[in-house]
Formats: sequence, structure tokens, C-alpha cells
Amino acid sequence: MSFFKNLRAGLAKTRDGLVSSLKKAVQKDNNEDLRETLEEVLIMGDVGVHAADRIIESIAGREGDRWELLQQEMLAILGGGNGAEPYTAELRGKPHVILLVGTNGSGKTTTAGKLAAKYAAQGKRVILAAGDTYRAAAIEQLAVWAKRADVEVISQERGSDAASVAYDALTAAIARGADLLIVDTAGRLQNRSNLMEELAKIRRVLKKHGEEYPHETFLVLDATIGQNALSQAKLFHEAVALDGLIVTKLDGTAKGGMILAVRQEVDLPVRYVGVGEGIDDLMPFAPEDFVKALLD
Ligand SMILES: Nc1nc2c(ncn2[C@@H]2O[C@H](COP(=O)(O)OP(=O)(O)O)[C@@H](O)[C@H]2O)c(=O)[nH]1
Ligand SMILES: [Mg+2]
Repeated sequence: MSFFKNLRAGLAKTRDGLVSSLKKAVQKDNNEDLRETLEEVLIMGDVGVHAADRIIESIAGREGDRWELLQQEMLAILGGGNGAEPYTAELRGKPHVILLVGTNGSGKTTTAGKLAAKYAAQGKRVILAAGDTYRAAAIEQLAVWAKRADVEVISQERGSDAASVAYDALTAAIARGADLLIVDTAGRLQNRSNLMEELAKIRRVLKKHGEEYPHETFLVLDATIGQNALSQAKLFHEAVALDGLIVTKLDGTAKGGMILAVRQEVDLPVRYVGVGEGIDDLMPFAPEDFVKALLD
């Protein structure tokens, strides 16, 4: 229940921007009016053109409680296709390996720390790998999170090969019988092909330890970039095989509707959402909770 409260609090700005105008929009009796007003409100709410159209079609000219229909369609968008199965967050290997990718500032390092804390609190032995080797500050930041989460961190000096950090970290994680290894990475998109090559290389060297590694590769997306998340998701998904998305910074943005746009356009499940900078501010994503927190 505290998860839900946090999520609801995190979505406050999106809800403020969306709910009252949506409620007004669904009351239009003229279908033309209804479509137009809904379209406007949904696009303003960063829901994206295609998801907006789906929602409008589910209401306009249909019988039934429109607010109910709207919620059902949002749920269908968020929970359909890849992502229809509930996520168990189960660790499938010893160690289980999670690779976090995304652009600079999207929240990878913070998410690595939050995830580490979450599993450590369940008694799991967690290791963090400092795969962003470009800035000393990045390595330092991960070390701070490791301390906060009370887990180990494996790093090399600044400028070292990220793939070699990842490989060595997995070697150590196996040797130490760790339950979970989380690999943080760099995200300099201005050097796009280098970054994608580096990420692909990290995946390749992890696989030298076994085809199953990494078990999960998550793209970390900053919610405040709204519709730009779509092109980022497509770009990363082409270059690195992704298993899911983590959407951060839902707090403090009115663009929370972007999750619907991303789910409509990219067939990748959202696994977690970030709703703050604190260690506990990472929520597992459940479509029902999200719709309820957004609209209720
Ligand atoms: N408000 C808020 N800030 C976040 C969240 N996740 C990350 N941040 C902040 O975003 C900034 C960039 O995060 P960082 O983890 O360093 O991004 P990275 O470059 O992808 O590793 C930091 O100031 C974080 O505290 C979130 O869910 N909510
Ligand atoms: Mg980082």
C-alpha cells in the first residue's frame, strides 16, 4: 500500500494536468466535440497520438460509462502484448545479471543503487559494477550508492574498458556466490555509435561466462523528456536487445502520460518506475496501480 501511495504522490503533477480536463472531456455529448476535446487533452498529457486515438476510439460512439471505458483502454495499452504477464522480479541465476543502459542523466546509476537496496533488503548478496568509466565522478557516485545500499561495488580506474569491468565483475560475482550483479553503464549519446558498440561489447563479454548473461537488460528512460523517449527506446532497442524499460523521474513531471505513448509504440514492458531520488523511490510497475494512481 505504501508503494501505491508513493506512486500516487509521484504522479501528482501528471494527474493535476490530466484528470480534471479528461473528466470534462468525456462529458461532451456531441461525438465530434468529444473526439476533439479528448485528443487535445491526451496529446497535452503526453499520451502520444496513437495511444490517444486508441483511447478516443474506445469511447466515442460506444455505450457505457465513458470514464470506465477510458480506464479499461489505458489498462489495455499498458498491460497488453509483451508485458501482459505480471513481473515477478525473480532472480533466475546465481548470479542473476541486470544490465542498465540509457542516455546520460536518465537515472541509471540511481536506479542501480535503488535496485541493489531492494534486493539487499531481501537478504540477497548484491554486487554493483561501475561500467561508466568515463568520469571519475560516475564511479564515485556508484560507490556512494553501494554504501547506502550496503552492497559491494566493483570498479576499475577511470578510462578503463567498460566491458572489462563488466567481465571482471561477473567473474567476481560468480566466485563470491553473489545472487545479483547490476552493471551500470555510460550514456554519452553524442557519441552514439561508440556507445552502442560499447554496450554490445559489454553484452558479448558477459556471454563469455554463459549465454544466459545478462538475464535482463533494461533501458532507463527519463519521463521528463516526454515523447523523445520513443525515439530513444527504438534506438537502444535496435542496438541492444532490451528486456524492459524503467521510467524515472515520474515525480516532478506532468509528462507521466508518456508511459502510455511508449507502451503503445514499443513492445517492451515497463518493469519499474522511479518516483524520487531516495533509495526507496523505485516502484515495481503494475498497469492497474498506474491507472488507478493516475486517474482515481
Ligand atoms: N526526481 C527524481 N530524480 C531522479 C530519479 N532518478 C534519478 N534522478 C536524478 O537524476 C539525476 C541523474 O541520475 P543518474 O542516476 O546520475 O543518471 P545516469 O547518468 O543515467 O546514471 C540525478 O540527480 C538523480 O538524483 C527519480 O526517479 N526522480
Ligand atoms: Mg550514471
